[in-house]
Amino acid sequence: MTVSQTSTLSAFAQDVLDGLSQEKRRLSSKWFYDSRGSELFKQIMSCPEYYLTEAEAEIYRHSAASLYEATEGQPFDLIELGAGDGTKTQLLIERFLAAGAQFTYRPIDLSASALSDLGKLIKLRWPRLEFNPIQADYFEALDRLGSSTGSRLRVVLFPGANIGNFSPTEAIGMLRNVRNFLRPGDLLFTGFDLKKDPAVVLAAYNDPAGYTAAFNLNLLSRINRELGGDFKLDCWRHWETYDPVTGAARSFLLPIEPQTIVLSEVQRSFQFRAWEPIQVEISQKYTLREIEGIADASGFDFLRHYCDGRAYFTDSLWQV
Ligand code: AVI
Repeated sequence: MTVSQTSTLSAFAQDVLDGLSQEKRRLSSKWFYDSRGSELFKQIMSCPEYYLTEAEAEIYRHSAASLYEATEGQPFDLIELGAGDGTKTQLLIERFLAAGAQFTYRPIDLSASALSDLGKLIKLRWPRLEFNPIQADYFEALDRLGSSTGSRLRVVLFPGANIGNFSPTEAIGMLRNVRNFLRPGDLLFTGFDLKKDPAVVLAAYNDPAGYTAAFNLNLLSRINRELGGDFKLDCWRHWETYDPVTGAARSFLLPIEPQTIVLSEVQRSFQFRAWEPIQVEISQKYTLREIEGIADASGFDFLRHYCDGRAYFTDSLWQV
């Protein structure tokens, strides 16, 4: 393939080619979420070992009143970055409405079907709640919001430890970008997974039912399907590591024997030694102090942490 041909490649193809060409091979976890990947992620979230979902739901239940207090009773836009099925957010919405809050719900997601399902659900449960979704990636959506919401207070939710899928440096860059779309007084409520017993972290990303392994391997199936790849899934193994010093949990896929992988749609091939890893995800864990440092480095004032009872997870409230 010539260089000029590569300019017509899809973002997925380009990212896969770039990632597999590096000496330390990597694929971005942002490509996990095709329809099969989204199904598998739901299964992961229902695994008892994947403590993150229930920990954050517990936090949403007990922090709603205090979060509403932080708005000082002003009308606001509740903007959710990466809404998914909005299950946890409904815990906040029901409590905000019971407290008499006046707000518009503005979920942002790349998936039109996720937003439409969410819209139906919201309409059924709260027909009078103003639901105003944005189908776009985070920054395009924030850009659009910048010119559309007048002077109302903004309360931005960034749930689910999604920030953990960025490295700490990338996370600061991402949060600085969010900060640039906000105005003085606006609030940001972000989920962070906390450093803890390494055995607990490893179990969350290595569930005995094998959903996490299937979730990661599904990325190879996606490459096979969309780029004409010939990955043989039973020749690859899921491997999870956790470094308690840096707090990085990393997921790798490794071939059990040497492989030559052909991607026929893009006319490229890649050779792998036996057990040569491809990093497919980082899930970064933090201490409370480190999170306060990130708030500061990205231009926010840290207000407070809301932790679950086991101190496994925090949603951290910051203000511009
Ligand atoms: C979406 N994200 C926060 C999940 C995580 O914990 O990093 C994705 C995930 N990967 C494996 N299990 C869950």
